Amino acid sequence: MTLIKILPDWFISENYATSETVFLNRRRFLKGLGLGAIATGLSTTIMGCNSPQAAKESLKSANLKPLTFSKNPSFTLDRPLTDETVAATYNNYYEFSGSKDVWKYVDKFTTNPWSLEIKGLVNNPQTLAIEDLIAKMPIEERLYRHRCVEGWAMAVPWIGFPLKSLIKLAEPKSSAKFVKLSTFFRPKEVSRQDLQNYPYPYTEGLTMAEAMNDLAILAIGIYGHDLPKQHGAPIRLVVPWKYGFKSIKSIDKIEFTDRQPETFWNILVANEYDFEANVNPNKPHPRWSQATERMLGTGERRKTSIYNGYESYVADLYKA
Ligand SMILES: Nc1nc2c(c(=O)[nH]1)N[C@H]1C(S)=C(S)[C@@H](COP(=O)(O)O)O[C@H]1N2
Ligand SMILES: [Mo]
Repeated sequence: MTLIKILPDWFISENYATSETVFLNRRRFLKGLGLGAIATGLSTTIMGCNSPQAAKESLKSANLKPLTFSKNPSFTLDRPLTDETVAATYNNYYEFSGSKDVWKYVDKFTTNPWSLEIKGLVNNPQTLAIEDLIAKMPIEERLYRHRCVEGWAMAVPWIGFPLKSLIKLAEPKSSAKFVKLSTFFRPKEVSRQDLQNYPYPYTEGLTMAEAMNDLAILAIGIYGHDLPKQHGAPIRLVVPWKYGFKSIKSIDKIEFTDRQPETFWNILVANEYDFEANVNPNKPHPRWSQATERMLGTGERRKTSIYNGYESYVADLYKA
């Protein structure tokens, strides 16, 4: 098994996030062959199907339901909110696509009915229908920054509840030291989960202290309504001081354990994606700098902040 074979599309390319460059090179290549006209036609097709119009229509046809929530004023942003359609058309969700166009492939993915299993070292193991869980939880909106390890960032209004509210419901035993979260596993329905070289289902984990931190939430909505599938419907983790890959989507299991769980990206490439994965401008990724980030939509470059700007909430967790 070669390494290249198991790596996602963006990983192979040095310019992991420059689809424009790929597009232009392809066009130049076709022109060189005297196929300029075809190249132009091709570009129209590609642009057409990626157009804001098509993306907006797909969001509309997803029939997202408005949610009832309070607004939590504690979390303010230092940058404009990312446009909703932009955020919903540039996604990492490898179960569906390795090239950000996840929204085109989620149609047949069923997220209703959905249940969440809480298990492991807890006094109250249980499996809850998602609507019953939501009914028990304090639902609020928070404006959060999001920083992907690839170097792009966004700012979005999540709707959800603190992970610690669910932890209180579960009543972990004192032997529980970690929380392991898993994404659904349905290789027959979602064909990319059948790829032999990826350790599906996607799993992630936090220490108990991280999971109990105020910032850690389970999101059930975004921009006022429930989550579009490409954002991880019906429920996903959001831990904004860590790189985006920790914020696992479409969760169906939460397990309390006494040992550090194995996690998807860490199994694949341990030296590039560690368990902790805190946003840190001073610790470059082995293949690129993490000093700056590019905002989705506007392309604005900003300096990356330690813990993605959430130092006052989490720095205590990591004091030696
Ligand atoms: N199950 C699952 N969860 C996942 C991923 C994934 O591929 N599969 N990608 C992660 C990465 S790398 C990022 S940056 C965020 C992206 O979240 P968004 O698409 O809602 O912006 O989801 C994370 N959660
Ligand atoms: Mo990411």
